Amino acid sequence: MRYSIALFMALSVAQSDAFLPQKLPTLTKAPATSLHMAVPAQSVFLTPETAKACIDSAGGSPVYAYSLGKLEESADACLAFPNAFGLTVRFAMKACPNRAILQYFHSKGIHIDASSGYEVRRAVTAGIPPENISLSTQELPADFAEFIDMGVKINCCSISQLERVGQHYDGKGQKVGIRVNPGVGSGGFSASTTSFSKTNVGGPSSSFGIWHDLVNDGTVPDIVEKYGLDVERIHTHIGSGSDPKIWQEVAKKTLSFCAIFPGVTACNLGGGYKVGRNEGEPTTDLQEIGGPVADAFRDFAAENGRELQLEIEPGTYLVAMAGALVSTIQDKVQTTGEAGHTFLKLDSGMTDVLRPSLYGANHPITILPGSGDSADVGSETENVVVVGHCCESGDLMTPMPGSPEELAEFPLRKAEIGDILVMDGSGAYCSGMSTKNYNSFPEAPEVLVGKDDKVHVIRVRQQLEQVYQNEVSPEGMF
Ligand SMILES: *Cc1c(COP(=O)(O)O)cnc(C)c1O
Ligand SMILES: CC(=O)N[C@H]1CO[C@H](CO)[C@@H](O)[C@@H]1O
Repeated sequence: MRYSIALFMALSVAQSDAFLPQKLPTLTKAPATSLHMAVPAQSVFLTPETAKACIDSAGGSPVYAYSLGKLEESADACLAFPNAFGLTVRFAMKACPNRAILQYFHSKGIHIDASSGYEVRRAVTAGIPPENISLSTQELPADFAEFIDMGVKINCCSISQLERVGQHYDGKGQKVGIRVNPGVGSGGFSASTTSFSKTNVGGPSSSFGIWHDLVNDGTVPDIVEKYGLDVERIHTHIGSGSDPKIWQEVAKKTLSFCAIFPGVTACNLGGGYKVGRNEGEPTTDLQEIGGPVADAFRDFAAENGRELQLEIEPGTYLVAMAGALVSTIQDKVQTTGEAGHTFLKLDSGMTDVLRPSLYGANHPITILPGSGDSADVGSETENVVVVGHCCESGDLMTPMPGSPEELAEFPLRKAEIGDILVMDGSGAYCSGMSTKNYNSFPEAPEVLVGKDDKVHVIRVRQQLEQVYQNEVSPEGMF
């Protein structure tokens, strides 16, 4: 099963720099990496020294590391999103819900998009004012009215959600938002606008939002009128990693829903801005996709006499490349023969980064010397398969690109047990979304690397007792 290696090696050989093959051949195109192309074994933002410092600060690996400099870069890019009449950027907190990250974005004037009642409570506890939080959820919490009364902005995501909000605030002129499924979607590894994919949340294969026909055929306006609600926000979000062209089309379509409700003051276009984690994967140019959308807002104002505030809700874009999982290679084993491989085993896995197992995603991988000394990098490479620590063959960090049920070998820096392995592009949907506690592995700590490279712990490692603290023995049953 070595058919991918020829291609990977060809790519590696084409690079004269001896250190390049240590990365995935689909090397990240992020600016910092390009700047450091000549620096041996440096990941997107970690050197052997800073990676080691992250491990030491956290009292061992694995540890998630975030870069304040990278967070700032992406925050500034989002805050510069083209707009005609004002912009609100909301961080889709499910992408990385650590309180320090929420607080940092709040300090930048970025608001919050929450996806559950629990996320709302978590953000409020982190000090985010309720007025700065909007909730678009698959499961409207029982205490939704408490949130609305606190100032949280709720986008009704189904007819029954709209009915429940309407019944509670009957005749009170309550302001609400509506999330519409615009009939097309896009996301992840699927370019299709209608088919199912794990990150596509628009179109007929998606249960997210109120189906557009129900807005256009008068069903939603009738419910709104019945309860005397005031629709002030229209919301769409079609998928994570969506095609920029489709995103732009949907943006324009979303304005047509805004025209139906005279009270709409804000048009929320969701997130889904693609981030290229590996070489050859494009990163959405926000200026490029935003320009025509700002024009569409101007046209809308000319036609409808309303200047709408633009809201965007990036998750991935704000944090994906600002985070890395730093692990230790704790074992190395070989199988031989035609189909044999060399495997590196991490002290982390799907318990920390689920995206390879869940989506077949490939993250850029850099192996650094365990000494934490750049002088020890060397120049030898080896074709290896990287696996996690779970008793689960699906705990694979190097799935075959395009064929996630198969494993792939990648030419990486030749590793010894005890070396450090950095998986970049792990800032979004990793720490917050994993099979944590499987095999009773405790939740990994998180650190934030300052612009001065000083490391600050923002979550300590979970203790084993915390894994089982809520379990109860049924007294007298056996
Ligand atoms: C998840 C989500 C986002 C963020 O999506 P990304 O692809 O991470 O940018 C934005 N809005 C809503 C409603 C979401 O559910
Ligand atoms: C209530 C509150 O603090 N609202 C804040 C929401 O965010 C904007 C922009 O950062 C602030 O200006 C508001 O004060």
